[in-house]
Amino acid sequence: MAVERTLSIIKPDGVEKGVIGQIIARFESKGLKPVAVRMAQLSQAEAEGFYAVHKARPFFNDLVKFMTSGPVVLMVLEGENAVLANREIMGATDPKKAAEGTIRRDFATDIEKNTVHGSDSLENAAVEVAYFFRTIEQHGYAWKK
Ligand code: RTP
Ligand code: MG
Repeated sequence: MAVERTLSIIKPDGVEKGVIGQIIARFESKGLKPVAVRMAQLSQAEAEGFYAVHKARPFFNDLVKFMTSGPVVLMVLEGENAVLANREIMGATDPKKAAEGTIRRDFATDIEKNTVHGSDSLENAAVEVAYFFRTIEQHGYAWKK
């Protein structure tokens, strides 16, 4: 098992619904520790840059509009297999298809307003973490068995 870091975002709908604490508690209870946390209101340029891979998708403009509509919570989560573990805790993109007990099943509104973002690969996680956090802003834990 490898200790990884991944980027998590509590999207504007999650902040608006008042479930920041419940979401972080789910990560912590499943072994993912926040090593960097910041609240921010993304500018259009910041959101477009972050979602650049989706630029050609039909939902791109709506996604940028949604992600800039209110504050978000940016987090780096650290833990064993953090990238995949985070995706499992989040659930499927469409909350109607998300498994029971996942964040999206329990809190998301729809396929767009789906409460959380999580990096989808270790490679993208490194890019996404660096997009929002300098190394000095990431606080490691001692991983002792
Ligand atoms: P995320 O990147 O936010 O963790 O979500 P994901 O991997 O599960 O889904 P992805 O395909 O990367 O899509 C990014 C975000 O775009 C919005 N979306 N809207 N209207 C639509 O059909 C649609 N499809 C995707 C969602 O906010 C999705 O999380
Ligand atoms: Mg994605």
